[in-house]
Amino acid sequence: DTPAPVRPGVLRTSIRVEPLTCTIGAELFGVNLGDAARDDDLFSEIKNLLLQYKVLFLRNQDITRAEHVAFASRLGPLEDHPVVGSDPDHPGLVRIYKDLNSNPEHYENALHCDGTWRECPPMGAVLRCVETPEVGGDTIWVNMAEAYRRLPDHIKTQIAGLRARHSIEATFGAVMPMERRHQLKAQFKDPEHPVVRTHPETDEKILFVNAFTTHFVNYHTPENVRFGQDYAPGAGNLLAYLISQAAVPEYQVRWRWQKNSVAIWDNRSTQHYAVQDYWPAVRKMERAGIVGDRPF
Ligand code: AKG
Repeated sequence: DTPAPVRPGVLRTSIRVEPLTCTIGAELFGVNLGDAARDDDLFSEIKNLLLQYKVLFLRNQDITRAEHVAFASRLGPLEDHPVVGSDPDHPGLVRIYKDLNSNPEHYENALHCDGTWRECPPMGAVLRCVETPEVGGDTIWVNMAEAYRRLPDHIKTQIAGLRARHSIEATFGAVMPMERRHQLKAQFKDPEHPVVRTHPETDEKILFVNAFTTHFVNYHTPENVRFGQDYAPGAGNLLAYLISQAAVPEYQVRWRWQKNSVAIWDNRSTQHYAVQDYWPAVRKMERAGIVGDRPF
């Protein structure tokens, strides 16, 4: 029930930490991420807090794009996002800019874990707000270790060892031009992942299905084994039930952006949802995503 402990050997600094809920998320005070990019002790402390709280929030980060990228790359190599290209002057930095011309039905509004339609989804990301709408445009994060922990025991038993396929087509990809969608599917081949993954740094068990998950690949029931059927009765309901766990408010934190607010999240143990309730206003975000491991 207790969050992962802060690892020993890390120097205490001037960071003040205020948890935002009992489950997920903390706001950090007294930190500049430009300094943290250069200071090993400060960086280690932030990394440990990230493992503990899963998403960290900071305000008033009037940092340059170079500092944003420098801080994020302390967490690991930055990825070139395969769908949204990087800023040419700052490889690894993606602009997520929305305005009157962005079709509100074509993006956001899905609880997801980034990039599970790839073999190695990102480890995490650092997102900075450049311009926020007057109202709306919050982002929600969900603690998927807590979602796993609170599953009934019989469900935990049922899903142990289960694997599922993930596809970009299941959500955001569905509104892409057909040719582009097929290109991405051919490149990334709709990988399968464990339904319960283990966090490589904290050993926590994490419920690892989301809006990109299409179906189980090894769900067998006595019925479909006995009658040699491919489909397994009840599989769709079980998957829908597991996916719906991310919508439980007790597992969530909701963040109100201001210009220069930053969120740092662990993509292995969380999902997120950018709330599309501000169109046609402008919302500008910049994100650096960090390369991740193959889930196990
Ligand atoms: C992402 O970066 O994966 C998002 O879903 C965007 C989050 C946001 O703009 O708040």
